[in-house]
Amino acid sequence: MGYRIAIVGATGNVGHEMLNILAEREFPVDEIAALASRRSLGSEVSFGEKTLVTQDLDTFDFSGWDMALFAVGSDATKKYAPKAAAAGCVVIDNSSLYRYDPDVPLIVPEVNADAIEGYKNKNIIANPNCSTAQMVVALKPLHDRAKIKRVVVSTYQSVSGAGKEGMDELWDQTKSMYNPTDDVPAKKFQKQIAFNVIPHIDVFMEDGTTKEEWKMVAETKKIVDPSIKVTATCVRVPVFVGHSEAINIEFEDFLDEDEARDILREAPGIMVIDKREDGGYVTPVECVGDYATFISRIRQDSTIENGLNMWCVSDNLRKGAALNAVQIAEVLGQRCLKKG
Ligand code: 11C
Repeated sequence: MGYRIAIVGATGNVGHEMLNILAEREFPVDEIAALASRRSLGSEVSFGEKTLVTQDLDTFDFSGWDMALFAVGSDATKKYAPKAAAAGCVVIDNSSLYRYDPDVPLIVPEVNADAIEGYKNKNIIANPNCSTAQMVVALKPLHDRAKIKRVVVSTYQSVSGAGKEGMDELWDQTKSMYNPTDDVPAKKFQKQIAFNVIPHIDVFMEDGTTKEEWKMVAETKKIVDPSIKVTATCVRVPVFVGHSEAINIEFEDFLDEDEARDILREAPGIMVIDKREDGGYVTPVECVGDYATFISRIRQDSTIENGLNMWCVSDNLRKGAALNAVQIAEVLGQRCLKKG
């Protein structure tokens, strides 16, 4: 016996990946509904071997459905998630709307699966931002061993984090560079993204940080430990899929680089590829379609007493969004909504 599950925003990048991953992992599904806005109504999406015709989110009745995986923006989430939750359907939300609500658990199953019980407060569980998800999977096992004091992270984030429009802009702008009559001005991004990098993701905050940077701070505290200090610089790079992060960690206790490598090798969700030779590390194009968060370049930071550096790469549409949501659905099913 399986679940009745709805995918809200089934035609977007993340919605597609949710359907792919549910099928790949053979999530026990009795019935699945692909929901979309009226604009993309009637369009078809794949679910394993099957083709689903999208249904109208606006008129969909969530009663009797077990879970809804939301992959739409905060405005649509605000309108439809309370409706689904009130109908008894547990919402797993990929937007930032509920992440900082103390009554809503923010879950990365490898890190804080036990917090899932908190879903009962509002029938809602939040999925973190992609750049946070991959980082906390790597931080948690190291924190358990040597207690992290401070993290300094610089991100190199792919354009798919900005949705299909972001991917189209990089593609069209790159082509236009070879044909100067075809000007493709910056629209989704603030400046030219082809052959460039942009140190700006999401809106500016009053203190000069960006919202993306703020999210990494707030979410790491909520998921791993409020005592961890995080400072982030988030940068958009001309890569289609796969976020990369250069992470510097300061610990309370000394942690040797070899021991850190061994800990990470054993940690759930992590794959260590760390050969100190040409190409002995992972780059974003190599992580696309994978479930793992890849860690490379693990090395001591000799400028501080207890410091390590590492390089962290993951598929932002998978671990950063759809995979994490499906993992939450799996934990929810196994622990809270048992069937059969
Ligand atoms: C980006 N991390 O790469 C963002 C996308 O809060 O879920 C995801 C935004 C979020 O642009």
